[in-house]
Amino acid sequence: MGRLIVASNREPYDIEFRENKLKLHKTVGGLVSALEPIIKSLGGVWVCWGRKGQRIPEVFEVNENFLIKFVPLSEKTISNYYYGFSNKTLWPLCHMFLSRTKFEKAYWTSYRMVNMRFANAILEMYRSGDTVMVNDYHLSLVPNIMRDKGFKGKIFFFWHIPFPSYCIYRFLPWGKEIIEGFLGADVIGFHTQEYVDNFLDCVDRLTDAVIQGNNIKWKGREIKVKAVPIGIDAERWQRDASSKNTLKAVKKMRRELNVEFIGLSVDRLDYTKGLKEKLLSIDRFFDKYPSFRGRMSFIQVAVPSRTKIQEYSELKKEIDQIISTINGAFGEPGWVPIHYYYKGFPSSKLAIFYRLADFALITPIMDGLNLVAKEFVASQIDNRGALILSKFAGASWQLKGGAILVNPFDTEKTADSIYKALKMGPEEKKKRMETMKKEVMEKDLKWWVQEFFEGLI
Ligand code: GDG
Repeated sequence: MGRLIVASNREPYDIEFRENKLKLHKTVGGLVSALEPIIKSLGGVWVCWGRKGQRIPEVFEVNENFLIKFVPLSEKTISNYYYGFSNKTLWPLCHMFLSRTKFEKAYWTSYRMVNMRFANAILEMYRSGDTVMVNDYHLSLVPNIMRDKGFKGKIFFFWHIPFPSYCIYRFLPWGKEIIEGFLGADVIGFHTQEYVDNFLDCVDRLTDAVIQGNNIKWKGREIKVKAVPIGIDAERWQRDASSKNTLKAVKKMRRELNVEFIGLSVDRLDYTKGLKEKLLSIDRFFDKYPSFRGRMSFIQVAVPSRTKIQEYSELKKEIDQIISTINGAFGEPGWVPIHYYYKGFPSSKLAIFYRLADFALITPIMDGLNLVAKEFVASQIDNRGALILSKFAGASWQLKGGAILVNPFDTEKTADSIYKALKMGPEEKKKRMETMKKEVMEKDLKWWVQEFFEGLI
C-alpha cells in the first residue's frame, strides 16, 4: 500500500514560528480531520499553496511520514488565481450567482498556471504506488494536466461545492477545458446525485466522452462519478458536546443570556450562506410573533472570509447594519434579540453553542453540503434541538427526514418555521433528531473515506 498525496488550495496547518519553535495549528474544516489520520498512518504528502508559508522551506516535515509541499505564489498570482478565477468566477458561477461572476482572461491564465504548478509539485513528490487525491474548484485542471504528462497512477478528485446545471455552466468561456480537467481523474466525487447529473450532462454536451450511467469513457480510460456526501467526525462532536466543560459552559451561558429560547447559526460570512435573508426572517418573526420578544435570542456566528474581496466587505457592512436595526428596533433593557460575533471560535466553543441552542437556522441560498448542520445534529445529546435547514443546502438531501426545510427567500415561511421549531413538542423533536442523527452517525467521516476511496485506503 503506497502513501496518500493530497492536493488542496488550503494548507492542513497554520505553521507558526514562536521563540524559534514551530507550532502547528490545524486549519478549520473537515478535510484535514478526515485525511490527517490516514496520512499519519500510511505516510503521505499534502500539497498546498500555504498562505503563511513564506518563511518555511518548500518541503516541510510534520514528521518523517508526513510531508507538506508548498507551492509558493506571488501576490499577483494570488490575486488572479485565488481571489480572481477561484472566488470571483467559479465560486459564484457554481452557486448560480451569475450576476456576480467575473469572466476575466487574466484570471483564467493565472488559474491555468497555478494548476500546472500544482500538477508538477504532485509529480515531483509522487512515488510509485501512491494514491493521489485532488480537492475542489481551485484545482480542477490538475488531474488532466497530470495525464497529459503521462501519469498512470490513481487519481481521486472531490468537488466540494455545487455543480450547476448546463444552463448556467455554459456561460463559462473555459468550461470545456475545466470539464476535461476533471476527466483526468479515475474517481470524481460530489456531495449529491443532483450535482453528479449536472456534471454528466455538461460532459455529454461539451466533450466527446461516452457516458454509461454514472461512468464515463474518455481517451481509453474509465472514470467513475459518485455522489458521496462528506461526513463529519460525529463521535468527536458527541464527545465534545457531552463533556463536563461543555455542560458547565452551557449552563453559565443560559444563565447569562437569560431567555427561554436560543437560536443559532454559524456561517462563513459569504453571500451564498444567506445571512441577509435569514436576518430578514428573524426580523419578520419578532414582528409577527411579538409574544417571543424578550424570550428568544439568536446567536449568529459569522466567520470572516475572503475579506480582500470588496463584495465580502460590503456584505459585512450590510449585515452589521441589519443586525443593529433589528436590535435597535426590538431590543429592550435586559434583552438582546441577536448576539452577533464576527470571528472564528475554537471548535470546543462551537460544541457549546450547538449544545446550547434550541434550534439552528441554517439557510444558505446555495451550499455544496453544509457541515455545520451535521455538527449541530451530532451535538444534540438530549435531542432537544430543532433544525431549520435550507432546501438548497446539499445536506438537505440527507437530513430532510428530520429537518424543517425552508426556501431562504420565503421570509414569511422561514419566520413561521422558527415559530414551529419553538412550539414543537419534545416527542416530535426527539423523533426528528433521531432520524437525522442516524444518518449523520452512520455516514460519518470514516464511512466517507471508505466509500470515496472504495476501500483502497
Ligand atoms: C465548503 C462548501 C461543504 C466554522 N466556524 C468555525 C469553524 N467552522 C467550521 C465548521 C465546519 C466548517 O468550518 C464549515 O463548513 P461548511 O460546510 O459549513 O462550509 P464551507 O466552509 O463553505 O465549506 C460546503 C464543505 O466545503 C465540505 O465539503 O460542506 O458546502 O461550501 O466544519 O465547524 N471551526 C472553528 N471555528 C469557527 O469559528 N474551529
